[in-house]
Amino acid sequence: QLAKFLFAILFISFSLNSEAQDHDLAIIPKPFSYEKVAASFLVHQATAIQTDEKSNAQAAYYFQNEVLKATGLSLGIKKSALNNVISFKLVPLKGKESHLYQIKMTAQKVEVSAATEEGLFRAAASLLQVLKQSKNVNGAYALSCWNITDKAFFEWRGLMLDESRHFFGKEKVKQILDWMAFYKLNKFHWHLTDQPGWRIEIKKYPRLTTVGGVGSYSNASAKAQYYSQEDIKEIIAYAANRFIEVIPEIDMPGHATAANLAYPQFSGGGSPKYPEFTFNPAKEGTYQYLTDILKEVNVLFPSQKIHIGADEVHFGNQHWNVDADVQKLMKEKNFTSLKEVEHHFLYRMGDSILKMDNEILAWDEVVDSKLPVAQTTVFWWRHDKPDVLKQALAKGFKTVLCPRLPLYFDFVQDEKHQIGRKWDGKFVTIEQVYQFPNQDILSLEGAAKLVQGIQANIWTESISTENHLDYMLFPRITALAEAAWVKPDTKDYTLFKQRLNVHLKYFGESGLYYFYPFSPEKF
Ligand code: TNX
Repeated sequence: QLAKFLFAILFISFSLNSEAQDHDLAIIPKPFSYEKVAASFLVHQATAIQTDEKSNAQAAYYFQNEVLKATGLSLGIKKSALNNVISFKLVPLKGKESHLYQIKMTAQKVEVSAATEEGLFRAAASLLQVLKQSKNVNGAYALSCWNITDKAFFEWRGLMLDESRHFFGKEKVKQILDWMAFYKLNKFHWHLTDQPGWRIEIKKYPRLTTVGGVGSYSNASAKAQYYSQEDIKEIIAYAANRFIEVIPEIDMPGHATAANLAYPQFSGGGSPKYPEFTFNPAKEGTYQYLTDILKEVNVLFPSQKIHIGADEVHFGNQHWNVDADVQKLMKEKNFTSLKEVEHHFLYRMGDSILKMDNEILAWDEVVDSKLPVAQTTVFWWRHDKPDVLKQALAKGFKTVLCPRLPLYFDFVQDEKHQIGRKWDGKFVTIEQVYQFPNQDILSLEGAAKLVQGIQANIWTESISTENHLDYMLFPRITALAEAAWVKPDTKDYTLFKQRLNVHLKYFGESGLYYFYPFSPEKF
């Protein structure tokens, strides 16, 4: 029986090796360097995954699980194996990047090596893609062999999801995290609070979710939707298993309507168009209240980073109409402008974050605030204000690039698309995402040292269903991943499109409702 089986394997491997496999390596994002080896490695039910004594086998477990999903094969994990083995090994490698890895493939063995667990994990994602591109002959998968050495260009490869405007829930978030892992994205920025809904349970202030969680952007009376602290822990663990860090955003002092409806005593008012938009910066109790909220957030999220929004405060009476309180504060502190009140607010909350040993993250409005440069990361989002980016870099702020154009994924991908945003007729094509950031940005003074990476933001005022979310995210997520991972001067859009063409079928197989870009006029 065994002899028969081995013979069959031999036969398959012979027949496949004799076939020319001239397609290029279709890994997205493209590895740093790779070369084809003239052989195939067969994955079948007797293939073993081997792990290192020193390793916690996280990459091996991920690979095992994904192989089952992709092929139906349930491979064993062993400490030692001789032939037909995929081994994950921790070894000292040159280079200090945690995502660095190597894959060496021969007909007998696949050797994955990295200096860190993360490196092994990134390698597993690459190998999984090679497996998905293999040929299935009678239940055995013939992987074409490659030698790969890989590392990321940007350390921050992010995706932000706004679940305040519309709530998508745990299963959708996990699915997104799966795709992020598949494409080596590593930061999930979770926008959990805003005008329509507060989506994170805070034990000390339960009304934030029971009252603040009611409604969405398109349906003010939708029943309360939010994540319990247990849900949040589950998502964080799911992400951590995929080497994705989850960063919470609690937006303040603006975008606070949902919270203010729950606890009006801390509201700073608003305007008819944006009711109860800000927290009250002139009340001492506000700082205690928000600090208590952030204390729970800090304990929940291991990232040691809290994003405090700080966007679109829209100062002035129109929004900030707690005139008596604010005037009193201004007199007390000798402030002459409302901008100073805003900065006072940010400084106080930044101080709370630093006391918890967290880093401060915020949108680019904070460039001229007094937040400490060494502990603050600025998210540049206003593409029409390049000076703000220059200012952030000149001051020495760490910076994440996520300009509306071309990194807001609530903008449509194609001019024919009707639902979604455009900006003066402009929108966000796959190619524009792919080509970001351009040389002008990369060569700005300070950029090499301070730009942490790039991030796409999916705001969801105009996105209310899972299908629509898919449609905005896919396939642009692939262009984002490649722009984040690959050294900019080695990107090649024409070759990327060929690899993307291979990946589009994965979206279909997974039941995603994605944008299919390959009609002649699209590319
Ligand atoms: C501005 S981007 C916002 C969001 C909106 C987005 C799209 C940013 C920091 N603030 O609150 O969702 O535009 O409409």
